[in-house]
Amino acid sequence: MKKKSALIFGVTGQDGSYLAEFLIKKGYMVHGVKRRSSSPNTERIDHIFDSINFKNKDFNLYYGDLADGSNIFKLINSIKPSEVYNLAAQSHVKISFDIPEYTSDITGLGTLRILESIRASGLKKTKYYQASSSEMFGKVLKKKSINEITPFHPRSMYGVSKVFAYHTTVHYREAYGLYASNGILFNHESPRRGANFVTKKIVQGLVRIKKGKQKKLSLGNLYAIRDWGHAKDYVESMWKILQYKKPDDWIIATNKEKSVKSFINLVAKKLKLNLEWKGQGINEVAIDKKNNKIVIDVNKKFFRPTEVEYLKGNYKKAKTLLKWKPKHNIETLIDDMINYEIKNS
Ligand code: NAP
Ligand code: G4F
Repeated sequence: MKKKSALIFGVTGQDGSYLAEFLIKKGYMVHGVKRRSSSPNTERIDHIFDSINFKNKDFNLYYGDLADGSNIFKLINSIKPSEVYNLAAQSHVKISFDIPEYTSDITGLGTLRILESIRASGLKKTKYYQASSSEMFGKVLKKKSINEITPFHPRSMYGVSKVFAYHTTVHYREAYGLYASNGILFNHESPRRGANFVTKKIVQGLVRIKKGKQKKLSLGNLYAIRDWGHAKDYVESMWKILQYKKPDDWIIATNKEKSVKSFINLVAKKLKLNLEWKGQGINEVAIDKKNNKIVIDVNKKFFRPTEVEYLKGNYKKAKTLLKWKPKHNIETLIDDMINYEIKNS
């Protein structure tokens, strides 16, 4: 029987790298798309693909960019993959306030370019996964679990672009009969998380402070609440979503909430850093009780013009129909991230 094949846009990212590993283990031929960069951007996949020696027979890498429609069409039309995973995006919410047009082009229109390429290639059997985001819910009026029918109210051009991509995916399903599904994933982290996302910044910063390599960590809103899962669990849900008997839209989350501040306190406790919090608002600081020095402060440059204050997801539909549930919890996620930083930072 012919091997199944998957094409991953965003393979060099956190999720793309875990998904590539997962699909190779499942016996897929995996095709990944990386964008051109002036310095190496394949750190997260170098262990599965040696781009000099073309080491892995189950994995191919191509240049591509979500801004380039003809390149996307050529890749899809020649590979004719069984499954396409669109994980590529300008994925940083705060940065989308600085580069709103670029974010809309890649995170929003990039999705249309892929779906239109699948349609125009006549690939009726190709299944499409869209990396939708809990950021689409944005301004949540009541602090309760979000599900698949909660209305969207995005608070950034990243969120707005993801809403465009979500609806484009639904539209191609309804108008052209494509198998196109949205995984609406809540925040998920790992040792491979980008350095400027809050969990990585906290774990890396506190480990470095503990090692004496960094004096202070500056953060923004300490009171935002997120539902944090482990990226390894979440890539499994992406695959399960595409194995379901029909295309649909799915919330993937842990249904547990934590503030940024409580995440910090958990990390500090595991590192045996004895923190004392003082002050309020922009003047709030955490002091290391061992030496009375400020190790965390608040800097307004990390605040967003509009914030998403509260996100918690109800994944009951995925649990019931896909038989998916998270294996990790916040403790094992933090342990995994800390162990990596202790060795590598
Ligand atoms: P990530 O680590 O930032 O990875 C994003 C990927 O997109 C990288 O491979 C990046 O390439 C690539 N990319 C960026 N701009 C591109 C362009 N113009 N053309 C082609 N590729 C481009 O993000 P992630 O955390 O793995 O998230 C994966 C997807 O899920 C994203 O779409 C994100 O928006 C979405 N999502 C993430 C979360 C989460 O909590 N992690 C939650 C919900 C949804 P480089 O490596 O070269 O930068
Ligand atoms: O880690 P964050 O930057 O993640 P955010 O904004 O929730 O977005 C992530 O999750 C989304 C899913 O909901 C994805 F779609 C998106 O691609 C990305 O992966 O910030 C989390 C919270 C925010 O409320 C932010 O204001 O932490 C707060 N925060 C406080 N200090 C900070 C900082 N965030 C960052 N990045 N840096 C800080 O210093």
